[in-house]
Amino acid sequence: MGFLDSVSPRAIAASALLLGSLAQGVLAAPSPKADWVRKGPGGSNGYFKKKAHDHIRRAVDGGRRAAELESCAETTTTTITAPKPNPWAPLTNDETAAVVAWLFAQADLNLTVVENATSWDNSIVLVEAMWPNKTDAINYLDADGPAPTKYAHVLLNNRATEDAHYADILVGPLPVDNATTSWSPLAFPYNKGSGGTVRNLDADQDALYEEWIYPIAASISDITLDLWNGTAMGLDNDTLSIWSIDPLWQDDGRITMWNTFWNLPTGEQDDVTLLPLGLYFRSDVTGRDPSQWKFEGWLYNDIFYETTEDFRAAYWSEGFVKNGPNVDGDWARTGQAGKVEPLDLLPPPVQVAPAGSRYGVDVEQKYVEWMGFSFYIGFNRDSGMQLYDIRYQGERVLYELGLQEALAHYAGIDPMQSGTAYLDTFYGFGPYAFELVPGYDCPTHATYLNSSFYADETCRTHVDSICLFEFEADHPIQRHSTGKIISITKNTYFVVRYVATVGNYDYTFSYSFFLDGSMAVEVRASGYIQSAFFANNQDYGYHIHDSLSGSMHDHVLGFKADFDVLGTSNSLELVTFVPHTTTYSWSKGKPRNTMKIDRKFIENEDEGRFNWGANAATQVIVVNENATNKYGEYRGYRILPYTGTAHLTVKDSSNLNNAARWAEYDIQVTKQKDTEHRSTHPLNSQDTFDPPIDFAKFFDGECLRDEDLVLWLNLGMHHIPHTGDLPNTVQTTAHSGIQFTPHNYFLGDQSRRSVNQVQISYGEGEPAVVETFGQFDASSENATCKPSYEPVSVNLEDYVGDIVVRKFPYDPNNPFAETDSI
Ligand SMILES: *[C@@H]1O[C@H](CO)[C@@H](O)[C@H](O)[C@H]1NC(C)=O
Ligand SMILES: *[C@@H]1O[C@H](CO)[C@@H](O)[C@H](O)[C@H]1NC(C)=O
Ligand SMILES: *[C@@H]1O[C@H](CO)[C@@H](O)[C@H](O)[C@H]1NC(C)=O
Ligand SMILES: *[C@@H]1O[C@H](CO)[C@@H](O)[C@H](O)[C@H]1NC(C)=O
Ligand SMILES: *[C@@H]1O[C@H](CO)[C@@H](O)[C@H](O)[C@H]1NC(C)=O
Ligand SMILES: *[C@@H]1O[C@H](CO)[C@@H](O)[C@H](O)[C@H]1NC(C)=O
Ligand SMILES: *[C@@H]1O[C@H](CO)[C@@H](O)[C@H](O)[C@H]1NC(C)=O
Ligand SMILES: *[C@@H]1O[C@H](CO)[C@@H](O)[C@H](O)[C@H]1NC(C)=O
Ligand SMILES: *[C@@H]1O[C@H](CO)[C@@H](O)[C@H](O)[C@H]1NC(C)=O
Ligand SMILES: [Cu+2]
Repeated sequence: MGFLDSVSPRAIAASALLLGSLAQGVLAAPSPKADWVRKGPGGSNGYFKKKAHDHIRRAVDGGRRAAELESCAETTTTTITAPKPNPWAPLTNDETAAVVAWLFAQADLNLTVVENATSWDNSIVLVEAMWPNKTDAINYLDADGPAPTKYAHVLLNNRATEDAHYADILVGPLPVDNATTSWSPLAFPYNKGSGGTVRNLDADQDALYEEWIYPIAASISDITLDLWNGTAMGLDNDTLSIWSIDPLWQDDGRITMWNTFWNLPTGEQDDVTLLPLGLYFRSDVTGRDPSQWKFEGWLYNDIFYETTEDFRAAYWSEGFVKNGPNVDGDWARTGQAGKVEPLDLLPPPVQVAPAGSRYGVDVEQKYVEWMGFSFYIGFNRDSGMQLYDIRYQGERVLYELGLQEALAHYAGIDPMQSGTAYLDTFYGFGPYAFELVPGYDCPTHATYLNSSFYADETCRTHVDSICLFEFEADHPIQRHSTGKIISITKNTYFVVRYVATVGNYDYTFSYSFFLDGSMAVEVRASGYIQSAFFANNQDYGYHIHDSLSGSMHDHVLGFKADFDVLGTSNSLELVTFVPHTTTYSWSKGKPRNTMKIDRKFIENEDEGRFNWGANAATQVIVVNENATNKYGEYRGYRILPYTGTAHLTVKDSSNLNNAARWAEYDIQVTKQKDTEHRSTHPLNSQDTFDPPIDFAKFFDGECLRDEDLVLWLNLGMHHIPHTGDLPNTVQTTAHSGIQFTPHNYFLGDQSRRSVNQVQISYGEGEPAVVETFGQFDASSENATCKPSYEPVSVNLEDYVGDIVVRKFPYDPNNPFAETDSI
């Protein structure tokens, strides 16, 4: 058992999910590559040239041309070569294996393989590439400096001690060499001052269940059988399960755990989070010695009983109020239900890419280009996919863009909901980025990439878990008509997407790029809500099923956006619409009620935490004060909500204390520092008063004018589940997004560059004159290939789970091995 195993719904649902996917026999061998992942000509430099050449070779004259031309859509991935190898690339299989072997050879680390580790052994949680410092990466990308030296970032779970703790260490330089490789604590990204370590509150998982939770549940099996005809004793015939709050309650130096009972689902779905039963118990589980833990009482129907005897006596006495259970059934299951509308039996419209991909991908380096944009893709265990070095028309706009953390903070009349505030990087986004479903998650014409993560001395790959595709919006990006001419431009945009299912909830992350140089970051959520028992919970949720309350909660998803607008010397300007009363030279001396704009800069970090202004009146713009356009205006990128956003409603959360200060505002801006690389740490939940990274400490008054700025932007949703969240939350409303758009950056709109626009001049009696600007015309004698409007077909039976490569012991000739835990 490791890092991911914690007594919470999220952990249990998540591990059930993983075990479920493992159990489908997907580990035996890598599956043959699905048909629809067709590669373009490999290894070509400059894909336009190569493509054009192929097509010209095929072009022939005559009326039969079209029939003879080959399909333009022969590739769904046009291959390109990244300008430089990706400095954010993951470790290779061999590198990871060498690091793991090296770690086991270090006597001072005293490591045991996870398979054989007990709760009193040290083990490895994580081995992945250490991120490069920004100065090194920029020197490499921009100035032909050396590639940043590679190091491995390793997380150890040191449990062979009374003082169980996690330790982040650096191992390197790589490649591993006995003479030069060493390890050192990874402390510089922490501001806790503990040398890269944090206590482990979950060290005794096994004892917790075997010696504590199950015996307590067994002690009232007469009551659980009477109430719900079930028991939770860790046996195969259990029909109940028991989870704890997350994070564990940390106050007065004590560690308090609340547990509650849930009915287990009876079908294949993991709808357990819809089946709370309304009985809770409290324990003091401070320290590693179970004999020192204390049982502290039962709570049922908002009445607290200090001892099991008190509870039993009350329960079996006359007049005791018993609430009904929540029981699994069709109401909690996904799948078709209800009346089918007759026309729904016909296939809905689809988009196709008639000419194949109009974007280029270096699959090996995870580097992408589309219509003037380019970026690298990185991927890590904690927060999944990140984008780096995002450029438009050759100029870097963002050095880094990606998720930092997602929290789901609940509230309720009961201690379980009141005690839940998930910090999801603890579970990790990377390990739960499952294979995408073509035709559902992303179009069938998308390019699909793999992602990998480390777990238990293996490296696991989720095939086709990142998708890239072009899509046409259902509205043009530009239009204008007069009585004589209409001008209109297609709104074709590019998306990179992945989905992470963290326990009960599925988050879809989309990064979109538009023809005018805009970008958008969006999150959508679906899956099973975590619900509350209905009794007494009216102030915290709606009554949505038999004994069920939709438990109110905030989702806040923190993103890092390290802007570099025309270099790193940037400032944040706020331009606000303000009401204004003034007398003009021409207004006959009478004051006029009107409005004007107010411009101000965020001067330093003391002003660096704020919210979107009321009435959307304030524009937030990252500008380069040293880069003015020819009219003297600052060139910049504006940041604005795309769909709704949210920050945390709770003030100074008693659950999270200093562990999620990043969630308190919509927009927060700091000076970029390698020591402030991320806003949070996946183990912040282990020490909420003194977490590894306390974001509030970033704000120490530093100047923010003409500095390298990092914006920490929160997306989110205030969620009160209602009956429409059953069986799953739907993404029509569960979404949030933010947009970045060029602002006085160019001298005009960049979407004018697209040829995929028309101007139609029309007039009385005359045939309209259509200007198509050289856009592709299949009927033209110059057409070099035949567009294919056939949708790409997909065999969903090829869907697989993860592919596992064992790293220790490592045998590259026989890499596939089965493991049964994560
Ligand atoms: C776990 O321990 C067993 C028994 O000592 C041993 O045979 C096995 O190789 C160990 N597993 C690993 C991965 O080292
Ligand atoms: C090494 O770990 C073992 C348990 O795996 C433990 O018994 C032993 O005390 C540890 N040794 C040191 C020097 O910490
Ligand atoms: C990265 O920056 C940190 C903080 O300044 C520094 O401690 C560390 O040594 C740097 N790493 C490398 C590889 O230079
Ligand atoms: C490095 O050290 C390990 C353990 O001491 C040893 O097994 C390995 O052969 C050494 N490798 C080299 C290249 O010396
Ligand atoms: C109680 O559970 C048992 C075993 O799970 C089952 O056989 C029995 O039918 C259940 N009784 C009722 C009343 O549901
Ligand atoms: C579950 O199994 C255990 C052991 O086999 C048995 O003692 C117990 O009565 C069973 N419980 C139920 C509810 O059937
Ligand atoms: C994804 O992984 C599978 C299995 O290892 C491999 O066959 C495929 O080539 C990989 N796809 C990409 C795009 O790297
Ligand atoms: C940038 O502009 C600011 C204020 O306009 C000025 O003080 C500063 O010296 C300039 N920096 C550079 C590098 O030109
Ligand atoms: C075909 O290409 C030639 C050479 O570029 C050009 O002169 C001609 O106008 C093109 N014809 C059409 C129909 O676009
Ligand atoms: Cu929600």
